[in-house]
Amino acid sequence: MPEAEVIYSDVKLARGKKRANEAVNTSTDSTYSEIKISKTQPSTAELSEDPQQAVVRKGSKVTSERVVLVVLSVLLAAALIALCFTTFEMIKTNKKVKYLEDDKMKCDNNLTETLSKIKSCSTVQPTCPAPKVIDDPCYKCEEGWEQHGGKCYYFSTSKSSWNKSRDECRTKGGDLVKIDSREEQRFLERRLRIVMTEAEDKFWIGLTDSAVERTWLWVDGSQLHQSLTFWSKGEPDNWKGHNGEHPDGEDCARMGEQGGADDLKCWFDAFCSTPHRSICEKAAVTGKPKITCD
Ligand SMILES: [Ca+2]
Ligand SMILES: [Ca+2]
Repeated sequence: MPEAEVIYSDVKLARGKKRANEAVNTSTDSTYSEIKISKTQPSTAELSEDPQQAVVRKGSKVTSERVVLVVLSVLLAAALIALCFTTFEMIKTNKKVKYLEDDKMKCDNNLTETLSKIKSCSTVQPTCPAPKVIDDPCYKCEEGWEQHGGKCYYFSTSKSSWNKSRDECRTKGGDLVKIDSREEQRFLERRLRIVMTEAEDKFWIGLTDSAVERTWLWVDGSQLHQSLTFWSKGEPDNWKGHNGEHPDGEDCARMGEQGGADDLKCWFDAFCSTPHRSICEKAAVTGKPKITCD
């Protein structure tokens, strides 16, 4: 190798002098060609090596390559097995999730069916020669109120502030609605789709954080349960108005989504002073035993 470097150094010197002579150039090229040959020539050590040793070296190289290949194959096989196992587990989990979702839907339907059996009392009493009185519990609500699950609901037609709406509900013997279950939220959400006249025609519910910001309390003083919150996306945001004209932010909750809410989520915090319609609630009265003619 040092010999090759010496020759290359000579070549550079010849080019540096920029000889115009063609013969010299030819000579330089032939020298470079010689360098290449000298590089490809086997080293003295290689030439002097015993052919048997060379075969052993070549053999060990092939063996180590095989070992690497086997290890890689084993790793690849292990990765494939792990992938298959994970996929299988994922399919199993997805099936379980679907089964649980179906189960939940069945439970919801059963609950709705059970609640629908809580009938409103018939306003018409049959007249017949020998009426029979049967013990069939029913619930009744005053005129203008709707019965559902043993409760009466009043959807106001006029708009008032949250406080004034609450006063109006109390005057009627109830209070702003407190939502105690997902089923109740479902009933109200579906009912409001029909009652609302426009997208902004939302209804006050009995929920406020006016006492302590971000501590939402129902009108009966109970704290909002995390598992029973139905805030719309991005709510509650305690908005303070375009120019901060409401420094206290939004402290009262209203609900409703005319086109239907995603996963029943249709609560919004709003300025308590803004006039809105509202939902009042009170317990239904157990009606008289049913009278039949059978
Ligand atoms: Ca607030
Ligand atoms: Ca808001």
